[in-house]
Amino acid sequence: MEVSNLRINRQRLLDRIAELAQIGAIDGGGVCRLALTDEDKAGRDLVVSWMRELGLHVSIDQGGNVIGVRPDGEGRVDTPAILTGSHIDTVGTGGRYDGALGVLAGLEIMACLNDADVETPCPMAVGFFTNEEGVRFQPDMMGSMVHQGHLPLDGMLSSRDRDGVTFHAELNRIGYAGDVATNSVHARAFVELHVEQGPILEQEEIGIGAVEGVQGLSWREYTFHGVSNHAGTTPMSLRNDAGYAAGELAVFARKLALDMGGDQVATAGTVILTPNLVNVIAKEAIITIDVRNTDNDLLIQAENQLDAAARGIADQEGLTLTIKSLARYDPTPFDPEVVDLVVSCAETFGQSVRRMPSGAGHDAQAFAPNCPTGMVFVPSVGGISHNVQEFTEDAHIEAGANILLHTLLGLAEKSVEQQ
Ligand code: HGY
Ligand code: MN
Ligand code: MN
Repeated sequence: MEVSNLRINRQRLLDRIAELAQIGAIDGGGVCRLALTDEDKAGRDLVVSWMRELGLHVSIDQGGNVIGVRPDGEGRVDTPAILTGSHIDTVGTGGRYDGALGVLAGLEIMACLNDADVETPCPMAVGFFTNEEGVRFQPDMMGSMVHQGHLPLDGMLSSRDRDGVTFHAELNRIGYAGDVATNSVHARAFVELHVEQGPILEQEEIGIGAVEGVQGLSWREYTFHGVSNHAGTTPMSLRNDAGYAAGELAVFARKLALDMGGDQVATAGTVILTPNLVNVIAKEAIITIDVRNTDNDLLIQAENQLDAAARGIADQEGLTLTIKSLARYDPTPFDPEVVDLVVSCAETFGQSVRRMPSGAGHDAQAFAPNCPTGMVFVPSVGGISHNVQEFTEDAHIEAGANILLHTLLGLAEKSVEQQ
């Protein structure tokens, strides 16, 4: 078959999305597969079984990253590959498309190439990377950042969740502490298909996003230490109320983002009070603030203002304060030629397309400094994500997967011509 006429099998892809979504299914149609939990393991096992059914050469590395490589026309699997993929771990209130779509569309592309007996000039591969979400172990994009050499493997393995359990222990427990080095599969190029997770494509009635880059991200954890006391008998002037401090900082973060305007965003996603009792002044408050901006200088400004505000609140309330960075990534641009290729593939398919930034972090940003990298977005209904109501129309899924297919094939041709 003429490669340009290749199309993915829509129903097979939709069926796999539905089947994977059964693993860790929660009320409302969403999923909870926190990194390295039994649900993550079960999801991994299912996707690995599909990789093996397709005859892919499956490698599991020391960070639990899993990549299935389809041999090229010469039967080679160990030369640099055109790589796609994403993640199958989710946040606790996740949707069925965040991450899974990128992995399963990549798998569908391998199946489609097999069905048509297509011989590619270099290996094609699909992977899923450990702990993209960063909810249980921080930072996020951990597995892909280690795979691409931006984070140390030992730092990832020694990270601990809130219960003190180490990443390494959990990776061993679920049987995904692989034996190959984390940089074993080299990418000639990397392209990821992902739901937009925001409102832009839907609002503008556009079917495809050609992603130009990912905005900068900073997760900061502030721990206020005060004094537990009786909520009724302690005069206001004698309180050292850590719970109050966390609240003040959350309000400051919102005001800071509104005052800065532009692309600045901020939210307090977690607040943990101790002893967390209705009639006890909290002696400890741990609050995390997620701030992002497309401009790194402005993001640094936001971080500095947050820290200064936290110190001022602690001083005023007679608290001690510790500040910790949980994750920090600079804004990451994608390769303009890959972005152009996504645009032209979308146009070839008669899809409306626009160039845009990504508000969310993605595994692709780990690859961008090392090889030609890009992303394909499809619309999120209502702009909803990290929420069980996350939804993307079947037609958009099919279009996104076909555009990913032809972007990857285009990159394969190009990368071999340039050799
Ligand atoms: O937080 C993020 O942007 C990604 O979902 N890990
Ligand atoms: Mn994601
Ligand atoms: Mn996510």
